Amino acid sequence: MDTIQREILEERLEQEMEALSQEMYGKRIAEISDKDLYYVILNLTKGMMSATIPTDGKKKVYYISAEFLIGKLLSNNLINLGVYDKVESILKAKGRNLAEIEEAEPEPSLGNGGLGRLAACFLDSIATLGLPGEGIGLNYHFGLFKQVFKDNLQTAEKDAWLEKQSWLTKTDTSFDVYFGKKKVTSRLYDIDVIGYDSGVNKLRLFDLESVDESLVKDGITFDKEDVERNLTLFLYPEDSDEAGNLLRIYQQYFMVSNAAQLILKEMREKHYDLRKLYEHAVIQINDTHPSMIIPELIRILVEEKAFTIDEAIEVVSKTCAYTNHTILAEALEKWPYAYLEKVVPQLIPVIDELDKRIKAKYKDPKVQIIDKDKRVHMAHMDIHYGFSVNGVAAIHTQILEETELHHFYEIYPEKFNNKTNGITFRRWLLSCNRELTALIEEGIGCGFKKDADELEKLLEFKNDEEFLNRLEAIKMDNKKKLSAFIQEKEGVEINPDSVFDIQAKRLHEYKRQQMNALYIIHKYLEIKKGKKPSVPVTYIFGAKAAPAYVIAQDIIHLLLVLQEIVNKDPEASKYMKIVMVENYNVSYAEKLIPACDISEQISLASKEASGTGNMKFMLNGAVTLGTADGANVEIHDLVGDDNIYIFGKDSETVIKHYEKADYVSKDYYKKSPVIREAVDFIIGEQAMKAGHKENLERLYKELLNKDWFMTLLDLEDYIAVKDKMLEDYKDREKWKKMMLVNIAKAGFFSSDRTIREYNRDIWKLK
Ligand code: NTF
Repeated sequence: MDTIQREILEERLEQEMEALSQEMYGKRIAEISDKDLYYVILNLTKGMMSATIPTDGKKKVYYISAEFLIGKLLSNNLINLGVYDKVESILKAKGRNLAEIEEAEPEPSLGNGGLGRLAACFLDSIATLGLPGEGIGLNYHFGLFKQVFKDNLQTAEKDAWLEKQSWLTKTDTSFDVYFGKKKVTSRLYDIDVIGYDSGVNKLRLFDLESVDESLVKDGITFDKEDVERNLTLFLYPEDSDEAGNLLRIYQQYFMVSNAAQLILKEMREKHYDLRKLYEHAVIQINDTHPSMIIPELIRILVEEKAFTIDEAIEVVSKTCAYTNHTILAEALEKWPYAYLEKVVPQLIPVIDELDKRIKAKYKDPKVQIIDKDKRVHMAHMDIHYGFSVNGVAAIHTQILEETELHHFYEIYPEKFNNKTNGITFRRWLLSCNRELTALIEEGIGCGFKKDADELEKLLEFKNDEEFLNRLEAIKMDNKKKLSAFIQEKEGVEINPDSVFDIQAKRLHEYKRQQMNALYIIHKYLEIKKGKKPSVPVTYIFGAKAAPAYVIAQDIIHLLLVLQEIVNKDPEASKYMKIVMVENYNVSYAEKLIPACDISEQISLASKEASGTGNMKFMLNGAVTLGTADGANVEIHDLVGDDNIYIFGKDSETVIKHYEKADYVSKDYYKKSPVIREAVDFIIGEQAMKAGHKENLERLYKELLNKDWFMTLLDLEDYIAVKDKMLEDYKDREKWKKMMLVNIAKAGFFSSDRTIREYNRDIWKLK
């Protein structure tokens, strides 16, 4: 559809909508349910999204990722098409409310956390910048899992999100995928990705028609060995046993085999010379889950296209680029050779060859692909046989170069580069915070929507009382809306006049939700001793814990126990409330973020590669309380000391502790009565009454005897800085200015900037 056609359609939007409603339901828009109306607008919108970004003769990026945490699509697509306001007003005239209709859309369950959400933001920016590119991944039927709290514990249920009518379009494309001699046949589904005021790219999701949803019994358990029926049921199936590990390899190979076939099919259709594959395609390997694309492409080029192994390796190495998202050793995939032999025997000769070449060239055991224990290091393969390695924030890339991947950096300094993460402002401002967007537009015009750096112009209003008051009023309004939502969803009453302190992200010990919990205990105990806080605080958490991650479950348990104890305490609950929201996801984030005052970014320095939540909160006028970790460091540089609260030991100190293995949490416990009291509360009478002995004792012991992520190291500093921050909150003039500066300086974190950098340095698309 060209622009003129679109204009005509916009004018006829109302008639079209009514006609569609008649056609689908034989009723007028005013008479159908929210759900049916959602389907009407879904179909209408899909029809409008066809201005494909041309690729002929151009190079294209294939962003392969195990996760695409795209969130609901209706409002974003309407915004990017430029018709949101129009649709909203048409509906309003008919007594319908677009926001309520949006609630009828199920959230796609195709991701887990930051890595998947980043991929979704990137697709938005790639399309917005008019670059040819597509995402390639899997169509998980039940996603990660749906979190349900029972008895103060997390339980997992399948997250069924697929509906007959959806943004997915079933295509004719299907490929044979071989696991050794076992063959399965895939099916491709596409989701259109429309850029803001731009064209359309595609997210391509592969599925397997033989998958059987009825395999899932009792929560999220299923027969892990029945690959033909289980392959695309879940993202990150539980991997504490061999069958779980094998299943993950099956999934990864299924993803990359389909990706390789899709890419090569396109090359063939366009009559491109495969020997120049890298002139037409660039493959971005998002973390190590898609790493097998390298040996798979080499295998196909040699077996089917008569390349010599040298030629194939050269072409593929010039086509593939790798992004690292973590320095946590346990998250860097190392597959046992024997498992790969079982699942993908056809890749073994290639992997052997790749490994042999490295062994011949380098003696250093740290850079080998296959180690002495016969484990295959996927990241090592990516680094040796890809042309680019990037980290996701300045400090993260620096740590990769100087420490974690130093041996590789010495071999290939030219391959290393940094690409600080970003977020799409279309979703994380324009869509989730329409009032703030309108205020900004009134102040500085709408240029910031395409050029995020223009947000800096907001600094002109730093001393404009009226503007600052309106900013504050919008925050208040968002807090009221969130309070109503939480009342309805969680059954917890919270006070919009309290400070909203929010920590929302996956649950992991390195992110240190447990440190926040210890702060809360400390405050609670202070109140019980008669020290009343001068400003009430609502502590809000959102987090899922991987089902096999025991301590993470225990931390959730502690938070729920604290929620019960504190919220039920008539004395304390006047000053503090705790809400652990159930099933935190993108849609929930869109409600939490605009209402946040204090953004908790308290990971152990060096461990959070970047973080992207930190950027979203800042953009919506929250002030960061954080460690010098990941992108917090860059936020700090941008807003300056006066507009952020940084605490805790820096990454150098932390890395030294690890090197010397000299951190002993018990020493901190013994030294500090404040720490002791808070930690002991976990196994005290009150907690034991509300919670479970086993979970609480295990967590207590972990903190005291292990504490791998050094909670106690930073706890006292955290308490001091957070207390100071809450004092400052009362100085409204100061706080409003901090809000403004944070918004004004957020432009750097637009994923449009990140994608421009990927393109400039790695992809080089026209
Ligand atoms: C995550 N990594 C990091 O933990 C975040 O800091 C970062 O913001 C996102 O990636 C996006 O870059 C992972 O999820 C993984 F899988 F690598 F551990």
